[in-house]
This record gives sequence, structure tokens and C-alpha cells, in this order.
Amino acid sequence: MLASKELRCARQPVRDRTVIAPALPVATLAANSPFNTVAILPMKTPVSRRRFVSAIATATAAITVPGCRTAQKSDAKRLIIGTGEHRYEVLHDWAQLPDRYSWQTTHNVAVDRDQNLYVIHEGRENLKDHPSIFVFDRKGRFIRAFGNQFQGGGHGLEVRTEGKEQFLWVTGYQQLKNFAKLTLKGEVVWEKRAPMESGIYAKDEDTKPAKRWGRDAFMPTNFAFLPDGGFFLADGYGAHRVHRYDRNGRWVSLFGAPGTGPGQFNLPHGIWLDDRPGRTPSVVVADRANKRLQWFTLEGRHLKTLDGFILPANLDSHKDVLLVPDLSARITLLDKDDKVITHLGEDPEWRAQVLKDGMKLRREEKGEGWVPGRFLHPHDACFDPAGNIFVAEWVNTGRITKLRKVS
Ligand SMILES: [Ca+2]
Repeated sequence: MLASKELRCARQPVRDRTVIAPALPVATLAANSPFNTVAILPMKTPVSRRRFVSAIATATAAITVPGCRTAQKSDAKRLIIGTGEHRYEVLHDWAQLPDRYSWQTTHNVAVDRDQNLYVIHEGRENLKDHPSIFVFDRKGRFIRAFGNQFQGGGHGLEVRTEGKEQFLWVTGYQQLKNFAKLTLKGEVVWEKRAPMESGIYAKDEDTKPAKRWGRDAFMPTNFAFLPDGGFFLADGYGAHRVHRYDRNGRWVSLFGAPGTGPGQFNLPHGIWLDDRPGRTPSVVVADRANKRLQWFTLEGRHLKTLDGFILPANLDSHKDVLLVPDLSARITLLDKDDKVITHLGEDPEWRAQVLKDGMKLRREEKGEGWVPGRFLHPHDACFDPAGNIFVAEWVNTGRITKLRKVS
């Protein structure tokens, strides 16, 4: 999901930032709203589209994609992006969805310790007998699906290790307004609704969820897990605040408020425990429409702000590296000092293509006009234990790309 204010942000030059998003004609803005941009279109089967993209990839790799590097000799047909020790082979449409299912907007990804990949898509509210969560093995082969109850609002997804077990944590927005803990097979451990004890939500927000947006609405987007067993829950699309819960799942407190100052948020969409080596653990928030990351102590005190993003959507880390999928057509890697290593897929001309005509490209059911090695709208990304990256994109047909680490 992209808020209308963000459309304007994405289309304007970023002042005094290291990266410039191209300005586009204002006339195109009227056609966009956060709602009509998620209009559902019929789609071809993912397998067919995968073949299509694969064919394009083969043809394009031979002539070299601008800004992408194709390796030499036996690697001639592989599409490689990145730099130095952070180079990846691009494998678009990697997850093999059976023909009986179809993706809608893919929102989030997570990997378990057996390197199975979990994907949640928004799904269609009127197609309730269709799963919202899909599981694939390390080769991209389909294993199982579940989560019909998240159809139409599937959003956040993380795997958490608790003792010897692992669980799947899910958020639902739109008409769902909930969050839940599931087993890796999909059984519900618990499900919760808006924390009314916080005093910030409209009456009945927990008992009569409806597709209603606003700062008094509950639209949770993702989790960060705390070392003490508690967790943070970002209400990204709703209250623009972060809730803290204890290890027993009881609401404790919140931090942040709508705004642009330090410690304030404009769509705190992604959140992550930053426990990279050598750091005192902190929590980092992808403050998306403010185009920045903000770090906080585990008590919620603001520590640091990092500008230079376009629409940072989510976060993950592996060793020293922080991964920041950016809804505006690229994926940023930060080093241990939070300096930019590279923007994977960065190409201002391509971004202009992605944004033009009311983001028409994202609704292309056959992926027509999509360029291999380029992203449209990375909404979430995560590492696996080997340092490969999986990317979920906010496109109508859904798209899961594996970035296989090659150096
Ligand atoms: Ca995730």
C-alpha cells in the first residue's frame, strides 16, 4: 500500500539528500489514490509470467542491462547486481506458486531456520477460500499454504524463535485490524486486536473492525522482537505510533506520535531489532513517508535519525549489514556504520518509468515493460542464513525475487 502523500514524496526531488528521485508531471498525480492503485486485475498464472520474464532476462542479459553487470564466461547469462562483497544474482519470480493459487500484492517475507520462505500477500477480500500465506522450500518449491482468514488485509510477517520452537507472527490491516501468532503450519496460537488501553483508538476499533483509515484507526504493519520476550508492534498505517507488549502479550506502553520531528512518525511501516555485532541493541523504524530511518532505545527514547531514503518500507539484518527495501524501486544496504554500501537496482530513469502514469507498470499482469534486474516497489525483504535476499514487491500480480549472493 502506498499513501497518496507518499506519491507526491516519491515524485519530488529529495532536498539535500544523497539520492534524487526524478520529478514527474503534476498532471499525473490526480489519477492516483491509495485505493485505486490497488485495484485488482485478473492475472495470468505466475508460471507463465515467470517464463516470460525469464525469456526477457536471457535476452537482456546478453546485451547488458544499463547499470547492471553481467559476469564473464560461464556467468554470461546470469544477471548480477551489487558491488564488491555484496553482489547478487537476480532470480525474479523465484517462488513457484501452484496454478490453483494466485498472488495478489505480495507484502512480506520471512525465512525459518530450515530456510523455508514464508510469503504473505494482501489477497482478495472476496476470495476468502484462498490462502494468504504461502511456504516454499530452499529451492523455491511450494510446500504448503494457509491463512485464509488474512485474505484482503495480509500485511506483516516475521518468524520468531521462542525456545526450541519457531512461530509465525502476522499483522492484518484493511478490514482485518489484527495481529496474530501462528505455528509454522498455520495453527493460530492467539490473535489480538487494537490495544484500547492505549487510549488512542476510536470506540469499537477492536470489536468492529472496518476498512477505515486515520490516526485513531488500528492498522498494524509489522513487529520487532525484544530480547526479554516482549515485542514492538508498529501501527504504520493507523496511529503512526509503536506499541510495546511484554512477554505475556500484554500491552505496556507506546512511543512516537504523528509528525516530522525527532521521534515522530509519518507512516512507521517497518521496525526491526538492531542487534548487529558491537552494538547495544536498539530498535530501528522505517519512517516511510518521512523518508528516513530512526533508531530508539528499547525504552523508546530517540537515538538517531538517518535521512537519504525515498520510501523506506521495512528492515532486516545479517551480520553487519542492514537491509532496507525501498518502495521506490530500489533496495539499500547499509554497513556497520550505517553508511550506504549500495542501492540495489538503483536507476533514476527506471524509477521515472515505474512512477509514471499513476504507477501503471505495477498493474501489468504479464510484467510487460518490467526490466530484469530492476525492481518496481520493494515492500519487504529479508535475508536467509546464507546471506541471500528475498524481495516481496507491491505489484498487483505479486513478485518474489531471490537475490542469490555470489560474493
Ligand atoms: Ca518480514
